[in-house]
Amino acid sequence: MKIEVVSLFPDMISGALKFGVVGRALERGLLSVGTEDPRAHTTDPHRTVDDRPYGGGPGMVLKPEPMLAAIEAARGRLPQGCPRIYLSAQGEPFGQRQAESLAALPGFVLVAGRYEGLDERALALGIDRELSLGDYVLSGGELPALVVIDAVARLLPGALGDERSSVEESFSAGLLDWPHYTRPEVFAGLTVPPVLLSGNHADIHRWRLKQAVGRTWQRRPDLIAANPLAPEASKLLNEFLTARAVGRD
Ligand code: 4FM
Repeated sequence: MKIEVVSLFPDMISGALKFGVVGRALERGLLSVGTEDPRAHTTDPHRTVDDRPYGGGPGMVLKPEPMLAAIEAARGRLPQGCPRIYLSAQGEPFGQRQAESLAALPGFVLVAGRYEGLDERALALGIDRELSLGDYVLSGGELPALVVIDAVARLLPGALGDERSSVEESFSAGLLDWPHYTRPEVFAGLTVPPVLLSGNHADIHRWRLKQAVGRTWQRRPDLIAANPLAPEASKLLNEFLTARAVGRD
């Protein structure tokens, strides 16, 4: 997988990718990430990348020429047909489904804007898809680009080692995570749920799935509405809610 990032702050991208799962995926050659700075594609002595908006008002707009030239340079390093993706609050919501579809591609270009945004003609001519990380306004697209890279990199075969098996991932897909515990067995007077110390792996699996379903129902009912529970999961939810009502668990 090869990802190219078009950014006025390329050091922000390279600096953040050295650590953890993504850093290891880069070292192992499962992934490579290149950057392209639009400022390298300016032709004037001041290396101008922005200008005042037509129609007036505050803020600056990214000039189309250097942005398009940078996007073209970045795309030239990828296989034919790789999509050019702009990160903005106007985009399609980015979720695990989008991460999975990107992880299946040979590569893509991420375009990080700054200031008030890209000139609409650069969008029309140089962008295939627009993705949003969420309903908040950031000062640039670099952090969203890094989030997309992280979410995609950990899906690449070999990136996670055995930290989390795909089997485990699929049985909890669409659910929030279950609670985790490590030593010591009693911390600040708080104990570990006994089932986790029982050594009974079938019981542990059931308890974890029950916790995941219960927490999802309590905290993110929208996720369950979007993806109704299978009969087994529904039974676990009933057990979770009953235990809660009786004051157990
Ligand atoms: C994007 C600022 C483009 C300037 C941004 C430009 C965002 C989001 C976001 C800020 N991106 N989800 N929310 N970007 O706020 O994806 Cl030119």
